[in-house]
Amino acid sequence: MAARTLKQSELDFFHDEGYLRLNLVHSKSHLKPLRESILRELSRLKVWAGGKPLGRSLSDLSPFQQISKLSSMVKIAGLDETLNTAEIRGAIADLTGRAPQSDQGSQPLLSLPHQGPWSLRNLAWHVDVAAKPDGEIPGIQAFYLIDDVGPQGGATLALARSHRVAGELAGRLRGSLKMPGDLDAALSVSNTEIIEMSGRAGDVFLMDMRVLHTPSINSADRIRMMATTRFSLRASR
Ligand SMILES: O=C(O)CCC(=O)C(=O)O
Repeated sequence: MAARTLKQSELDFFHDEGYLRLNLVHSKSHLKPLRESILRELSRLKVWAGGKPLGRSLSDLSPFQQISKLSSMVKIAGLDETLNTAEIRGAIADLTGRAPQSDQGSQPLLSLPHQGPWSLRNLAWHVDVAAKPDGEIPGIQAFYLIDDVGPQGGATLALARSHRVAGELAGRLRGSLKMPGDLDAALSVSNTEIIEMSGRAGDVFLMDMRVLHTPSINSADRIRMMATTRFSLRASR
């Protein structure tokens, strides 16, 4: 797909909200070999075949242990080359004015269907790098949808605008995310909002790495097939 320059409204949205969704960056046919390769790997590893789980080894783990185990077990040839394209790197350069660098390549984010009832309780909100809200963007993380991911289908959740929350309020917000009894109030006070990175195969979310995010429960009946790349940023000459 031809690279395009981001519009000013997209740049403004990203800087205000801490993320930007790019629709259908990759075509379904471009992603098909990845989907087939994931299904072949899950079958080879005796995790999933013919639309059913095989054995209990992964079903006994918690949803998030399952995601990290699958991410380390499943090897997908061509994952990084297929997803981390010039268009993605161009968009990141537009957003930051710096040159993106991805030293660790791309990792799969997979979860099996029917992990349990969807809930905002006991999630694992975190940031992957420590950085100040008023400093430079420390990096950008791309989240790619390799297959369609419906609502409550295990997509990553991000807390829009959390890259701007500082000081005592940031501490209180993290506390409320752990014990979400008063979550609505905490989101309102901090002017943040939970967004679900669900959508269609080919959609890509670019996220400021200061934004809080978490894996979520896959309550749907299809495998969640996503992947991620973390980009550091170099000053462009
Ligand atoms: O599995 C997910 O959706 C979350 C991934 C995540 O938190 C991360 O890559 O930092």
